[in-house]
Amino acid sequence: MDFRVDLAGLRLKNPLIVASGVLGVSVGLMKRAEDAGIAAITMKTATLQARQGHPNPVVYEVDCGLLNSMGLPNPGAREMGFILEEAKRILSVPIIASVGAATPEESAEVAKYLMKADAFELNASCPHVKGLGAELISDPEAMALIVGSLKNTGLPVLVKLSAHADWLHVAGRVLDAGADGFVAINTLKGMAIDVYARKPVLGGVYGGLSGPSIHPVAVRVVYELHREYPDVPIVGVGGVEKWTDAVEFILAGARAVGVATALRKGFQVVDEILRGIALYMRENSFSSINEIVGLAHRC
Ligand code: RRO
Repeated sequence: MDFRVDLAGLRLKNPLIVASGVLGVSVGLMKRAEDAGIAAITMKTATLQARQGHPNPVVYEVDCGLLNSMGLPNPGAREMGFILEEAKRILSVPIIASVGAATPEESAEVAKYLMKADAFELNASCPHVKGLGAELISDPEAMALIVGSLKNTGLPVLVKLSAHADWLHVAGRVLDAGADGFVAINTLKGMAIDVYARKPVLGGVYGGLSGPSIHPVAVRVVYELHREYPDVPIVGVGGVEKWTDAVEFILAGARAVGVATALRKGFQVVDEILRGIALYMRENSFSSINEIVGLAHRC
């Protein structure tokens, strides 16, 4: 059975990758994900300057998933570059560096520190970080300029889309600017209120909702993206907890699938998902992942 997929020039041994945000600053955890069978790792988004992130609490579990208001904490691009170098020394799977920048100049500076990566992901879709999220992804021209500047590095550039913005328009514009693929979707903007304290729970007030509740939204975005751009590689991200979620994304048109929130239960989820996909393929007489990418569009 052929589990390999090509993601904008990255040769993945299987379609399952770690999405940005969950373990992208610890090489030890990245190694554990690789040992568990993951095919690539996306690092935590790096900004030019270090960021402390939002005040606590930054994570809150709700009945239907997880709200996070991390606020893009990261040690800055230079330090992330060192972490990346160490990851490249220890791991053999491709590493995708996630870039957070508001201008083409800033993205070029961030990218300069992260040139050891195998690809870039431009993250302009965080729903609760001021200046680097909703405002930016709603500005297709600004996005196109940033993509153009990342393309100058010669590395593949994936753009992480938000289901909030006019993402189909943004997708077309960044493709014109040279984007090599999409990651869809980021978390959805939400909030929780403490009924006794009578105030928002999260220190940052708003947070990004992840987990099973956002999966149908993500599948819809991947499906519509693939319908519009059938040849462009897509990574489906959003609420993947079991193998059927991953297969759904692939049938909708994703070539790879990102896991994030599900990893809170442990790395064995990677093996469970990969085994489930393999069994599904065997039972349905499919011999390669490529055979099933976008199959839901044919009926
Ligand atoms: O760090 C965060 O608060 C964060 C980011 Br950068 C993102 O892209 N999505 C998210 O849910 N949280």
